[in-house]
Amino acid sequence: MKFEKLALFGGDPTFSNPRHVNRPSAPPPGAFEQRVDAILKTRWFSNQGPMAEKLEAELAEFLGVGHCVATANGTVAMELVAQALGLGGEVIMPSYTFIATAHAFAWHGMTPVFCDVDPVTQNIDPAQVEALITPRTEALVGVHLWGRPCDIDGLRRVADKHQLALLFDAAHAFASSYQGQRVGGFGDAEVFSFHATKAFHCGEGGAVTTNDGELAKKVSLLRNFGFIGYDQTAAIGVNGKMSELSAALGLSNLEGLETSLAQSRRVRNQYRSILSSAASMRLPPLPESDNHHYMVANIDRCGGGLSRDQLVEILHAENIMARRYFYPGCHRLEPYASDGRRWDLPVTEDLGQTSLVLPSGSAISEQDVTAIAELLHELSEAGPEIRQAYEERLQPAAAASG
Ligand code: T4K
Repeated sequence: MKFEKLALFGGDPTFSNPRHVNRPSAPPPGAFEQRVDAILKTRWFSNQGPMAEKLEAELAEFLGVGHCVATANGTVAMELVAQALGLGGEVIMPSYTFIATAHAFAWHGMTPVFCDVDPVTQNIDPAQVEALITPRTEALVGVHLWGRPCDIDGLRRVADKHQLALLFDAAHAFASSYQGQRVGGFGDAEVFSFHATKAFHCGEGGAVTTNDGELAKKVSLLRNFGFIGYDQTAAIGVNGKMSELSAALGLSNLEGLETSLAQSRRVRNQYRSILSSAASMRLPPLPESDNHHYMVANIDRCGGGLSRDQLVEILHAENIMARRYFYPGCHRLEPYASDGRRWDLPVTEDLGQTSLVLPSGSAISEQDVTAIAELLHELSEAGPEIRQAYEERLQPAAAASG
């Protein structure tokens, strides 16, 4: 490859402005504006208005689950479930996830206990969960990472055997299926994030979904300060409500969902067809039944011996804003990193060092994906001269700093 053409070495960048990971989808033209007009007419902006009610009903139907309680975001949804179930003590979860999974339970006063993940699925390994159970364990949390449902049956067996609550962080997995059934109704409850970057979004938002009517009622109560009337409370609650504007965006995005899922599928298939022959990339095998929203590759050493982090620097200079989610793993982030516990999580360590999340989803064009994938393919085949150029580039700065 002619590495001089790379922006990091003085060439023109591939794109004149950034191509982000999971740039949000936009609803069909006019759909959101119409709902905003309705909100302005009624002047009903929050506190479980008609938009939030409708969104909950539509989501419950789409997911095939008894109850959907919409919230302000996915993190507060997890906190609400922990509070509603009266959980305490320890909660076992993967370390290889977004920090919110751990923080939500720690915020609630629980101790996250980190389990390693399966090297193929990158999801929590039920076989390793049992060794982490102590008399203080009260819950297991599976994360459907990158939209791929985790081993729900395996986790259910462990949870049942030890009488633990079973929860799923389904933040990535809207519209993904497990054994022919959409995620949302598994375990005691599942939690979604409807953040702007998700497969389905409300700008900011989230939901608790469950088939347990009593749990849904409790979560709704706690989401609104614990109010049971204008001037009576039944419990310590928080403000976890979804605003009408967020719900309106969600309803509008649902109208365009089939189209955006189809585009995400085309995008990921295109990446995979170009990158499957790239010498130094591992592409995790993915089931057709996930939502195709994330495109992840694992890089040990790229062409010419570049590390994943050096590759990220090269890509960012090209305005390809690839991310190293979820480096370095929750167990290496504060406050968990210095709480005195030691973890043996070899797969998590490896994935944290090698994962590369590429711009994907429904808001990127196939033309852009081809350009990104072809550049990555070239980089993965590059010879040692690229590494040399990378190192020489650093020398003047190193000399100047003494
Ligand atoms: N569990 C899991 C497994 C999760 O991944 C998350 C959230 C949660 C729980 C918690 O759910 P929430 O409480 O957030 O609902 C982002 C998101 O903020 C976060 O929601 C998400 N996971 C996480 C994976 O990614 P950052 O700090 O990496 O975001 P940021 O600002 O760097 O944006 C990500 C990319 O999206 C960038 O490339 C820029 C682009 N972007 C972002 C926004 C907000 C856009 O193009 N447009 C936008 O409007 O956390």
